[in-house]
Amino acid sequence: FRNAVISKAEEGLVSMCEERARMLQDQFAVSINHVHALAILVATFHYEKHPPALDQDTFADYTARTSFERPLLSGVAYAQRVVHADRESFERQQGWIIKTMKHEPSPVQDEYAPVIYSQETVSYIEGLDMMSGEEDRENILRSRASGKAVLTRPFRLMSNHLGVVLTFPVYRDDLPPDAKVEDRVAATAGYLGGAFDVESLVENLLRQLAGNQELVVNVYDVTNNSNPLVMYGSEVPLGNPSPSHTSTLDFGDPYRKHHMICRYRNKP
Ligand code: WA2
Repeated sequence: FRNAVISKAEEGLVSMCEERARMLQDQFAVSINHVHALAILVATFHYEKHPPALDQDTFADYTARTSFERPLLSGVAYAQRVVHADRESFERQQGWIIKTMKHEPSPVQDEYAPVIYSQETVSYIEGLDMMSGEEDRENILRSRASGKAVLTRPFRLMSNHLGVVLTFPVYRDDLPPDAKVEDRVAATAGYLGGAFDVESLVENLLRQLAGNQELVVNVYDVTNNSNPLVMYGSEVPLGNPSPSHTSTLDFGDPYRKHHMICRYRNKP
């Protein structure tokens, strides 16, 4: 009888954890699909029209009106690739100088990725060189080499919330799917991306589900299996004896591995 009670509880844990993992994974997937479409929008209207048929006001308006398509993203933006030789003319044309993510004038670099279009919710990254932040920079380099969507490890976003950044490359010319890395890098025009505000938006998502009170949910980046990184939730003390269930998550970047661990909240 006791075993039957335990297994009923475990069954509940498994089904509640799977429900949450599938819901989170689905909301990631729809958000990423829509950012993919935004990258194509920038390629089409900024690069394939002469002169460009896109500006900050249009980008801000379109991204505000379609934000419901990206439920886990706090905002999206477009950072243009600027090589050092073009910096002066870029700054003159824009009427502002490229700044670092610490809001200082950017020192000389081989190249920069200043934000030229942003959703109003992340307007604070306008004009900032996204290559000046370690996580953003790694994402930019990995996305343009692969031609695919990439995610950072979890880190404190500029909003001060824990989250991850998503980046899609935008190329000047249409590239064949088997293009070489050098060709991809050479054809790179910029980077369309956004911030997954995991800390506040996942909290919101989980709050709406039945059983939220009794369940403790953690999400980890387990890309390096021996060093799991907390992506959502609070650190559970090591050696916690209460039963847990682990659900795997696929957020669409094959380089990164994630999973969700669920436990029942200890009764007082
Ligand atoms: N967006 C919003 N908040 C952030 C952030 C970011 N990156 N990085 C740290 N806090 C325009 O990959 C290109 C967005 C970066 C895209």
